[in-house]
Amino acid sequence: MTKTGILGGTFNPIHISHLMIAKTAKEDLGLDRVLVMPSKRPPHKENKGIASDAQRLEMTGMAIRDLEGFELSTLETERESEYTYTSDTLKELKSIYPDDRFYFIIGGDSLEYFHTWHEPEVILRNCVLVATGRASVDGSRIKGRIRELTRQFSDDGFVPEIIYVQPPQMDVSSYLIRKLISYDMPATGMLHREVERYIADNGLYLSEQFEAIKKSLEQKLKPSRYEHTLNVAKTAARLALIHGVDSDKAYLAGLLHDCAKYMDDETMLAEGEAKCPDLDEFDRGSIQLIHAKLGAVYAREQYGIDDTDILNSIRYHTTGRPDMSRLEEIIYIADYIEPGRSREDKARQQELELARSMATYDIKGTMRFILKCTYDYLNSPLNRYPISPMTLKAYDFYEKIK
Ligand code: DGI
Ligand code: FE
Ligand code: FE
Repeated sequence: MTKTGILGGTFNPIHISHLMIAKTAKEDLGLDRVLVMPSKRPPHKENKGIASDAQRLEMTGMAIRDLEGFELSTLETERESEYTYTSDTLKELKSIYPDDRFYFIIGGDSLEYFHTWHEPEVILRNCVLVATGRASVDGSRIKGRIRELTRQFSDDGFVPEIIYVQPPQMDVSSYLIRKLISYDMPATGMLHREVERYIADNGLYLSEQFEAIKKSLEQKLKPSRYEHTLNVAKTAARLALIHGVDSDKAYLAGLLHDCAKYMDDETMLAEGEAKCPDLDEFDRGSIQLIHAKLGAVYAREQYGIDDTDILNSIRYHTTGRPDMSRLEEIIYIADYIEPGRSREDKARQQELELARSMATYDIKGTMRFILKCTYDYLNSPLNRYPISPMTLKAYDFYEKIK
């Protein structure tokens, strides 16, 4: 009897955790083959950001081409009906391969609501259900759920087979990969090389909004400022993903934080007077600070940003302020540590590198550290400008919350 595993999924895109799950199940259970079966895209779901059925099939095909015993299955994508139920898929497989024993692989999380699936008893009578764990999650919850379901669906001498497989995987997700690609950050190592190239060649997962803003900024800003802008956006998105902040907002705020920084002093002052109702005496005397307030105005008027948190992140990115939001802190830090920054002075370079590593685990501490460095710098003979009252308030605030 042939033992056939089935790995279903959206595969948008397929990544190494998917492959690792299937390989582990294949080895642990001694499967003869694994059918990798992209699911049909629900027609009601928005098409944006999702690769087409054909593209997902193509990517899945490339990713498994060199894996022995793996086959691409178009059973679900080719089905006529709008919805694809697992029970129908298994019935169909049974009729095509009457002598096979099927092992249907699902994420352990899905067991929580398995009883609400369409015809769960049909599924359990036609396959062994294989629940897979995650590297970062303790499997005891899944195992408990397996015991419950086994009891619930046992019937008249029939005992369903539900088993647990813990793959030695890292927790990569298609969601994370799509985000990284939309930020033009490498997802290398999470994807099969050919799939990665296919995504790039076909422009998959790019954001229309991000691309439009980048195009506009590239025309306005001088090249070094534009490069800095991209670096800040990526650094902010990375910090946001690490610290559980909305990474799209961080990326947008990073892109736009210096969007007003392309004018000579005279124009900047005139624009500030015209567009920033709260321009104060200090701003008038420190024209290099105006781009932050003016940038927030431009972000709203020219780029359609109405999120207050994003606008404040732009507005306070140069001086900081007391009690900043997580997003504001991330933009402030990203502006300071982005990889293109470097310092002539050796001690100041070391400070920069310390801020870079601290930012990955302690945002408040990094804020305090950068404000201290900036404060010391502004007080040093190297600086010709007065310190902004807002910078002082921010410095005091972050010193006190130690
Ligand atoms: O726009 P960027 O160059 O990327 O960075 P930024 O917006 O932080 O601006 C950096 C400049 O702002 C740098 O020259 C130091 C200056 N700055 C920061 N805080 C103060 C300040 N300048 C004055 N006059 N007063 C401040 O409190
Ligand atoms: Fe700036
Ligand atoms: Fe900047």
